[in-house]
Amino acid sequence: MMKLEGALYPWRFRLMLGLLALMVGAIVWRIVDLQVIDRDFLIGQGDARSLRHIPIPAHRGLITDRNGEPLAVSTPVTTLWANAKELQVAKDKWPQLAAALGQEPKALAERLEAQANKEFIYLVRGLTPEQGQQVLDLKVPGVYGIEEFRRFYPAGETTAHMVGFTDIDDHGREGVELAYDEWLAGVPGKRQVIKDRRGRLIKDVQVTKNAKAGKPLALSIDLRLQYLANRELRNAIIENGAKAGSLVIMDVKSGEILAMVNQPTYNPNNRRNLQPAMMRNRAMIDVFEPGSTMKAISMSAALETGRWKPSDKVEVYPGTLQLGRYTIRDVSRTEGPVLDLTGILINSSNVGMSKVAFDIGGEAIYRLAQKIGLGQPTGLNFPGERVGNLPNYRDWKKAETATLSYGYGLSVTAIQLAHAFSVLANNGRMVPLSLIHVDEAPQATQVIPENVAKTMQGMLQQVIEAPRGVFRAQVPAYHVAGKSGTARKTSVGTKGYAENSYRSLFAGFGPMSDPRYAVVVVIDEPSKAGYFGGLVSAPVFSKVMSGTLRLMNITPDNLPPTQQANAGPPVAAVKANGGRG
Ligand code: 59J
Repeated sequence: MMKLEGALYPWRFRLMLGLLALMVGAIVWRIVDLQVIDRDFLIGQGDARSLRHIPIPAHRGLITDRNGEPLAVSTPVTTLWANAKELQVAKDKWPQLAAALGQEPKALAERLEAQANKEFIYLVRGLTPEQGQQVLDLKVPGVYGIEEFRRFYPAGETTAHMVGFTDIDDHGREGVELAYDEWLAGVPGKRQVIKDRRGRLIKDVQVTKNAKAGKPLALSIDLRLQYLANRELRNAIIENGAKAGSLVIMDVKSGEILAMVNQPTYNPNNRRNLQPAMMRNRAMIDVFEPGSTMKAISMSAALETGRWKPSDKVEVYPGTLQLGRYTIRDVSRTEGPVLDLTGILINSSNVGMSKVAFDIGGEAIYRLAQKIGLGQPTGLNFPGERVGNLPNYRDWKKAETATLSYGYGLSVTAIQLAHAFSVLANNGRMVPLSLIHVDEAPQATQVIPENVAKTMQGMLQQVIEAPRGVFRAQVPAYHVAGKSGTARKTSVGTKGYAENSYRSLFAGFGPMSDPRYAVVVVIDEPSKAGYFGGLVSAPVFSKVMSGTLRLMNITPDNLPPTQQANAGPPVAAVKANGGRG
């Protein structure tokens, strides 16, 4: 028995000892391996698991008006977020946190319970840095802050449609903010930090990539004119019980849009009760039939053919013209059986215009309308911008030739109409439109012969200054020109035109000594005193043109001789001389 055990014991003992020695050796080797040989590699791996890149927001470029007035400004804000997992151990601090955040304690607690296993939830975004610091100072575990930027729009509703806005992540959503997003946005940087297992920030390591700030952008608009335009348009909309409206002011020599406003509008700094109707930049995204404002273009086409001059006469009696089943009508009967071309514009005779159109043919009108930008892309690429529609003359039958010549059957935007009138004002030279401030006026193209444009300027001045003209468009101390229009709106749902909804238009420019500014006024569905363009929109043109000429320090060109001699300040010098709206 003993012998047997004794014989086995040394063998087993030595085997076990050997195995143990081997295992210890393996462990020692492993320790040496980890602590000495692979040390650097393992530290690197460990850090990689806790080193994080977090973005550094880029400062978004400042948007200003043409004179450097700020229109969109990025201000630093603090966004507070929480690691909800971590926050669970600090339930006792929740009421304190809720109070500091200005949130309902019960609501916050419910949210934190519901999202208890989330490592990232927003607590509140866009606090002022001071407000944010106050909360962070409570040192609630799991509550962190990030620095962000938020857009503020100092001019509020006055520039809302033009400037647009960014979303909560500071990406352009509307207007110039969207159209020039890449330019404005810049490139976010990167910061390396070490976080522990629970995502707590342990240490700022280094900035691996600096944020590249966005570039500033100076718009073509003049904030003073923008305020003026917005005020006058808003007043007119209220006075006339109208649904909506647009107003555009252009510099005819540089192609710059100096003001573009719409009603209704909204406050981009508080978008809580935003309705879609308020957000429309109607001047660019709504199309309409230009009605009688089109007569300025059709009549220019007639002059351009060389077949017509302003004093040529056309029979308009009895104020209607039968074309098969179709009747063309003049709304207001004129003094006599015949009108010259200027008289056709002054009295806005659809019959007279149609007869001239039949003589020159659709193609002449079409070509000029196209060259002058009606129903054509503007090149502005404004978000949502519409092109409108100018049907091809080959498809115009006689009735279409007539109605197109006095503004129906085509559709345009207010900005296109302003551009077209700016060409007449700029002696037939067309300059590309710009929403951005330009230092040097770009190359102009002569699209209407200079003499034709100048003749048209004189005729459109008569439209305002003649005894039966649109006197409400007159501007004290200056000579101005323009054309009113009153267009029945096409009724939705049914075919044809509504009986009782109108669009009141006015397009004009001045001063006539050296035309510099073009203004277009569109008022949608006036519902009170009247609806004629000459009654509703012409006074708005007058006030806005008057304010523009004064703000821009343009020398008056229509002062009575005595005042001119005294060179005193401009005083109301034009007598309202009767006439219709
Ligand atoms: C009008 C139209 C509609 C479309 C007519 C305005 C046409 C026409 C079919 C009746 C009011 C109204 C294609 S009016 O703009 O002639 O601005 O101061 O809407 O003629 O054929 O109860 N403008 N307006 N016409 N349609 N189709 C005049 C004129 C114009 C004025 C006033 C009086 C119309 C002087 C308009 C203005 O010049």
